[in-house]
Amino acid sequence: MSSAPSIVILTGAGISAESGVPTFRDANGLWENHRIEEVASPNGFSRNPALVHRFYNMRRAALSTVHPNPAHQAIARLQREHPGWVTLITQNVDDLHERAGSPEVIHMHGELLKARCAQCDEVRTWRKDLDALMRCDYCRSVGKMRPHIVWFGETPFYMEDIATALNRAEIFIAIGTSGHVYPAAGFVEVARQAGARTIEVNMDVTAMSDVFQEHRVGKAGEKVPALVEELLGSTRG
Ligand code: BJW
Repeated sequence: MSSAPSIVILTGAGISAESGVPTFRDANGLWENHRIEEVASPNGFSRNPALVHRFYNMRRAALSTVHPNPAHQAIARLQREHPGWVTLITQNVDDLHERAGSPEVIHMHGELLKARCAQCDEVRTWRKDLDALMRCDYCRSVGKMRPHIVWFGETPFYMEDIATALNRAEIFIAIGTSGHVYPAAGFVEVARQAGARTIEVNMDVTAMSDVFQEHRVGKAGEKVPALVEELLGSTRG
């Protein structure tokens, strides 16, 4: 077995900011004057499905205009070259980690490029627009197709795999996340209790900064490649 440390990385909207994907709270948590909770909640979807579809259709279409940046690429390199476990958990619903070459990505808040039928739960890859009148190809229900996204009040995906990774973490790194949204905001505390060294990479102070032992303050596109170089250097000896 490798003696290299088990690393868990949690990424948030800040890692994709330099690629041109807007973050949530930097825009005051608003989209076209709607609160994020309005367009990212089951209640919001039942109240106004057309509005919610428009929000996610716009973001899905925008994916084709953005590209991974050096932070995504450095993480993919760490996953390929580090001799121990590297678990990558992202709150982001974009596919920039995959496009940077990350072999495994845990999308705890879902994926823009997938749709799900709320009637039969079938999940499919989805690149086109969604609308409120669409029929599910599997169960034939009409009007039940929704983005494969975890909205407020819904249970994030892969929580058991995440708990396993956090409990064996020796290094926990959070990149570009504000620490406002749970359960992700609490992962640093779980990792600390498991004995992990904890590192925060962010341009700003966050709601969870006090819990981290180390801080790399600055843009992810600069700080993450340097951190990866350091981690790979220390395991090479
Ligand atoms: C840079 C940078 C650069 C910029 N370089 N850095 C009261 C108390 C506690 C909890 C709750 C509560 N009331 C309700 C809850 C629970 C709720 C919650 O947390 N609400 C809070 C608002 C209080 N959570 C939930 O409902 C979750 N489900 C849940 O808890 O289920 C129960 C359960 C838990 C565990 C097991 C079993 C059951 C679901 C949460 C779903 C979140 N959904 C969203 C939208 C959907 C996805 C989408 O449409 O994209 O996910 S909300 C939005 O916030 C999105 C993000 O993934 C998430 C996190 O945001 P993130 O990534 O941190 O982005 P920002 O914008 O906040 O921050 C960007 C950061 O980057 C900033 O710090 C910048 O400084 C930095 N930055 N440029 C480095 N270049």
